Amino acid sequence: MLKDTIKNWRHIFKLDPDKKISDDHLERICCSGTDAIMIGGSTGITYENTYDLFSKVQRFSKPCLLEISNQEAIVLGFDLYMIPIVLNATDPNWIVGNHQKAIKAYGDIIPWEFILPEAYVSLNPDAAVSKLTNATACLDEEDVLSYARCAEHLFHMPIFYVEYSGVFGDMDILKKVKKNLNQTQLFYGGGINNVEKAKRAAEAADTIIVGNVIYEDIKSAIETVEIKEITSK
Ligand code: 1GP
Repeated sequence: MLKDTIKNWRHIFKLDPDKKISDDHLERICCSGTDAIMIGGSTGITYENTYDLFSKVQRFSKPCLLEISNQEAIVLGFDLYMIPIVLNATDPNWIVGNHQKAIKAYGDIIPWEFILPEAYVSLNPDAAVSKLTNATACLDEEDVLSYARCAEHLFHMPIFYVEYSGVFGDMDILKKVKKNLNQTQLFYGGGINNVEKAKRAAEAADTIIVGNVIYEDIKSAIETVEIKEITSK
């Protein structure tokens, strides 16, 4: 099962098809020891730029997953596909609307065995994903915890993804969420731009996602992989 495939993943690099990366930097990312490469982004995602990035990543033997945000940009051949369901979106298209439309169009040919839904909460109001989904991003600990409980107990989601994209989030909230999840795997992404922050996030979450720093400081990005030795609490 896919849930078993990801359960020991501690570190994922997230590459944005809309951003440029040199072949050298891409090789360093893919050979860094990270557990997987996620391809995804909120804006400027097309079939062409997704395909182009995927074909370069495919040269390395590293699990590669596509986080789908646009049904026009679904490329075949990924090891798995993650489907975000943005629990704190106020635009219902990001909770179930876009999903229903995509399934209406492709339902008969969707390879369900390669698909994992992820329950998202977007907590940085300035992040593109918050704007795109009209998310209620200013939430307190109890709000986030109750979304996490919805994810695990109501929806039986394999993943709860706390997304602070662009800023380093509140690790106390993350720790509280982690304590209360038993079956659902806790992903954290946002503002991890050095190994210290990676360690703090890895102590609080099951799996950390490292994105922007890849394009800003490749050396610091690679160093974040060191957290793989840390056991989550
Ligand atoms: C973005 O959670 C990821 O979707 C990673 O966030 O780009 O801030 O590292 P950063």
